[in-house]
Amino acid sequence: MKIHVDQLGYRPEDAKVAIVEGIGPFEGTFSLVNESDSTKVELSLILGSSDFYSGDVAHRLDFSHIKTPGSYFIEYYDCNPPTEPGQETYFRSDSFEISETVFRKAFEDLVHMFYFMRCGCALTAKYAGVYHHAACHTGKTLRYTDNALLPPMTGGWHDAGDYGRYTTPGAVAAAHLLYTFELFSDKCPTLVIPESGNGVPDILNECRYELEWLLKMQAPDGSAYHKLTTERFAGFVMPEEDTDQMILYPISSMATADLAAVAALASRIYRRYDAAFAARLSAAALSAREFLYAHPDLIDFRNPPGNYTGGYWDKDDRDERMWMYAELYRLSGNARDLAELTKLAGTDINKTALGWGQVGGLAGLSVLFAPSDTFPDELFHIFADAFRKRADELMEIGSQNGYRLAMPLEGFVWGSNMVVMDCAMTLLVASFLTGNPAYASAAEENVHYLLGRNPLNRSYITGQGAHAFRNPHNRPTASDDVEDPFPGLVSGGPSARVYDEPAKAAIPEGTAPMRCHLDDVGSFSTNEIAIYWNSITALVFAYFA
Ligand code: 9MR
Ligand code: ZN
Repeated sequence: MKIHVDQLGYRPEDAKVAIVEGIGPFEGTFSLVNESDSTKVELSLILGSSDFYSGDVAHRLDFSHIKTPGSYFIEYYDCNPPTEPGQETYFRSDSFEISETVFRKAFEDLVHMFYFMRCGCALTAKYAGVYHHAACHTGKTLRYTDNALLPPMTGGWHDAGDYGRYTTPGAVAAAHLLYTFELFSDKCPTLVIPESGNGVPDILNECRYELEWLLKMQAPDGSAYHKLTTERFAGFVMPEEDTDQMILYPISSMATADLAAVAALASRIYRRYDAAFAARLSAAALSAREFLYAHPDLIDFRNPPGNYTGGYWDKDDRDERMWMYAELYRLSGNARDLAELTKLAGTDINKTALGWGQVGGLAGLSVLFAPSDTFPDELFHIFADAFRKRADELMEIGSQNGYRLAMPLEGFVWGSNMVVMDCAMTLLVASFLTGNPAYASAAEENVHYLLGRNPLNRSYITGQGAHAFRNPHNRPTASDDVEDPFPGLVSGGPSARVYDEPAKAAIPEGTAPMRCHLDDVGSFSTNEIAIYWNSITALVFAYFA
C-alpha cells in the first residue's frame, strides 16, 4: 500500500486529494497529521477501481476541507496484527505543505532553468553557482547548402539534453514564456541573471537571449534555417568541450512561420521596453511572412544523409502558418493575414495544441487573449469552442482516471509531461473563457501528478519535492562534478513505448503507461529534458504560483 501526494503540496482553498494505491481491505485508519502540533484529522477512503493508466487499484482521500496552512503528511495504521513476519502495519506519505505560495519556488526554478541552457556565453559562478562553465559553441558556422564558412552564430538556449539549437522548438519555448508574461506578468519572478535590474522583467531578459539568436537564424530572403547543430550528438561532455563543426541546415516553412509568429509576439511585448529591438523583431516577422506569402507550399525538413541530431520533422505547416497569421494580424492589422487566418481556422487543424510540432493552440492564445475588438467574433468563437470542447473531454478523462490525470492515453509518448501540461493549459483557457473554476481545478490535478502524485511517487521537476528525479539525460548534468542536477528541470516523462536501451532493459513489455519512466541518465526517451517541456510547465505553473 502506498499513499501518493503532491510532494510540494496544495493551496488552502483548492481541492486536495491524495491517492492510495493498494488492494485492501483497508480496515485501519487514515489520518492527516499536522507536523507542527501532531494533531490528526481522520480521513475516509473513497474506494476506486483498477486503473488502466497505472495498472493500480487507486483510491482517494479527499481533505479539501482542511485549509490551515502548515506542514502535513498522511498516515495509515492497520488495525489487524501482521499475519506474516515483517509485514508492515504503518504507512505514511511524504510531507507536504498547505500554503498559498506552495508552487511559487517551482515556478521560479522553471523559468530560471533557461539561464542554465544559454549557449555561447560563459555561465559564471555569480549567476550559475556550482553549475558555472566556460563559453560554448563559439566556433564558425558551416552552411550546409553551399559549404560557406560563416561567422559564429552564438546565443540561444541548448534545446535539451543535447547541445543542438533548433528553430521550431526554440520559437515555441520562447513563445510559451512570452505568453506567460502576457497572461501572468504580476507573477513572473525576479531572477539572478546578468541582465537583472535593467528595468526589464527578467523573464523578458531571458527570452531575449533566445530571440537574438532566432533573429540570426533568418536568411536574407526572410526564410528561417531549421536548425544549427553538429552532425551528430556530442558525447557526454561539458558544452565547451563539444567543439565539432556547427552546421547551419536548410530552411523549412515551419521554422519560418514559427520565427515570424514569435517575432511578432515579441515585438508587441518589447515595444514598451526597447523600441529599437521591437522594430528589429517586427521587420523580421514581416519579412518571414513575405517569404511565406510567396511560398504557399510546405517546405519540409528532413535530416540529410550523415546528420543524426534531432529532426523536428513535421509534415504539416498549416498550424504554424495559422499561428503566424494570428500574431501578424495583431502586429500589422493586414487584411490578408486575417483572411488567411480565417481560412485556416475553418479547417480541421488542431486548435488547442501547444507543443513544438502542433502550434494551433498558440494561434488560439493569440486570438483569445487579444483586446476584444481585435478579431471578428466568429473567429474568436472558433477557437473558444475548440478549447471548451477539448476541455470537456479532458474533464471527463480526469474524473475517470485513478490518479485524476486529465490526459488521454495517447498522451504517453516521448515527452508525455509536455502533453500533461498542454492538457492543463487547455483546461485553464476553458476556465478563463467560461469563468467555471472546475476547469482550473482539473488542470491542477495534472500539476499534482507532475509533482509526485503518481504511481512512481516521483516528482518530475528537479529540486521540487521529497522524491524528485535526479538523473536527467542532460549532458552538463552528467559531465559536471556536481552531484545534483540544477533545479527546475522537467523530465520528459513516462512513454508507453521506450526507445533507449536502459529503459528497454528496466521496463518490462506490457508495463502500465504511467510506470514507463526510468530515472537514468541514459534514458533519453523517458528522462531527457527540453526547453519546450519546461516552458509549457512554466506557463501552467504561473497560474497557480
Ligand atoms: O520532443 C521530441 C519528441 O516529441 C520526439 O518524439 C523525439 C523523437 O523524434 O524527439 C524529441 O525531441 C528531441 C530532439 O529531437 C533532439 N533534442 C532532444 C529532444 C528531446 O528528447
Ligand atoms: Zn552551447
